[in-house]
Amino acid sequence: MSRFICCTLVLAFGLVGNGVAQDPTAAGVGASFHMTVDSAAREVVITVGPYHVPSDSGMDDMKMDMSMADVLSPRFAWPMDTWIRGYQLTVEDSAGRPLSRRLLHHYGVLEFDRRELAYPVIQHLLGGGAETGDVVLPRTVGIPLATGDRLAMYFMWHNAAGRDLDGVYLRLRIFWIAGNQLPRPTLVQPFWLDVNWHAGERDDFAVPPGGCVRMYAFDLPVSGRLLAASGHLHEYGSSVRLEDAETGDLIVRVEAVREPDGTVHNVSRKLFGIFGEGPHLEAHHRYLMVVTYDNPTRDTLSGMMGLMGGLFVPDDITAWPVLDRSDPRYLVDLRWWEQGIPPETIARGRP
Ligand SMILES: [Cu+2]
Repeated sequence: MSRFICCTLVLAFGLVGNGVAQDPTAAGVGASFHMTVDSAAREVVITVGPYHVPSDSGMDDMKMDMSMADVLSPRFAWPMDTWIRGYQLTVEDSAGRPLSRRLLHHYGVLEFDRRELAYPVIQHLLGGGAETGDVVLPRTVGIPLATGDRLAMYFMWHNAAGRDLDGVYLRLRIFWIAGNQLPRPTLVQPFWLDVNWHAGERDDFAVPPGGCVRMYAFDLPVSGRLLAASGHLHEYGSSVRLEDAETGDLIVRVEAVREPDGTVHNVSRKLFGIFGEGPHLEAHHRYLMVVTYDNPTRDTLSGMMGLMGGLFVPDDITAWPVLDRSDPRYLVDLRWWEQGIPPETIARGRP
């Protein structure tokens, strides 16, 4: 459950992990939350800050653990019925000048009123990491959001500048599609899959010398097509693939782009067309996620992760299951985000 997205985070909508939720004031005295709707630009602009961002250098492990905690914004209500098609995040100083995006380890937005595709927990609507670019989808696809849907933004600092920074703001622009657009967009949903997901538990794992293959069997509550897929791997990660668990047929495979020292710069993306080119996944059918790691070193690598995320086009979006707010997995996940967990139980997620 401690889905520490270290290093090269991927993609796109949905693919970001959990850290530890903190009250935003814990990381920024007087930090405020502000949302505006820019109808001309078709943007919702969310600004949070100012934050004091301590330098990571010279921190001992305990301080580092605290520093690597997620900061959670207040929940806010989405202001309109719409479809969103992209987002852009900037880190700024108090005068609005851009700062390095690498001050952020990762960030994301939670959708408290919709469930994930594969898991009965709150949806990760969008997100990214230090190396992740902004995401803009074609106008032909959109993720539906309803007036009043409760969202929250979270983020994790990573200040390698060598000095504390003050007056830091985050500005997240979410782009929407005009309600009268014709043709209407194809409705898509973000998704993520974690090869070691167990509600309420850490999701990192160890990779012994020589590498390993980890598998995770799952099924989906609705049928639909893959529109986009990518992955998240730590150092010496090799690939993430989906297979039909009954036939063994390959569905999609993405690969790490690595340095000789094992550092993963990014993971390849697969983009399928929206008119039926993507692989079709059947509801209640057994699929297998397979994550492969190499490890040419003599050491066991700890804190490794294997995720796939992307976009899914449900055959019938109205069949998307509602959040079962009595499901113990939902409750554990929600508690995670609302209360956090004690720092001593956190996996050290730094590469
Ligand atoms: Cu990670």
